Amino acid sequence: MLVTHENPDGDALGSILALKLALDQLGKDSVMYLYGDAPLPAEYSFMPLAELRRRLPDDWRDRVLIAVDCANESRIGPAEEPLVGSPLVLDIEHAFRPDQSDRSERLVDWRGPARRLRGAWC
Ligand SMILES: [Mn+2]
Repeated sequence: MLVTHENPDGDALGSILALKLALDQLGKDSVMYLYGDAPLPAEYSFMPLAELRRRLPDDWRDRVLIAVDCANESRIGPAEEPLVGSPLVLDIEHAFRPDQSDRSERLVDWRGPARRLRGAWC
């Protein structure tokens, strides 16, 4: 399950769509999910996002959660259930934040409620 930050901007929508298209090309089953009901910015209406779900898919507990363009967990939205219940959470974030030491390296955090692999490109 691919997620991005609420009130998405262009890099959020572009990131989730690019990952979806890449996974489709690899023959992988994936779904895009965005928390909330806020409309998408009109300037990105050219993006083929008809498959973007605004409600969690029934089988989300069986899916790896991949977050893109979410500098921290709260940006996914207040519904933390997927973060806790997903079997694996991957966070792919492009923004460098000097206050977060894990932003420039790749590590696996086994301490969280779900196993997490954090990857960052700075
Ligand atoms: Mn963004």
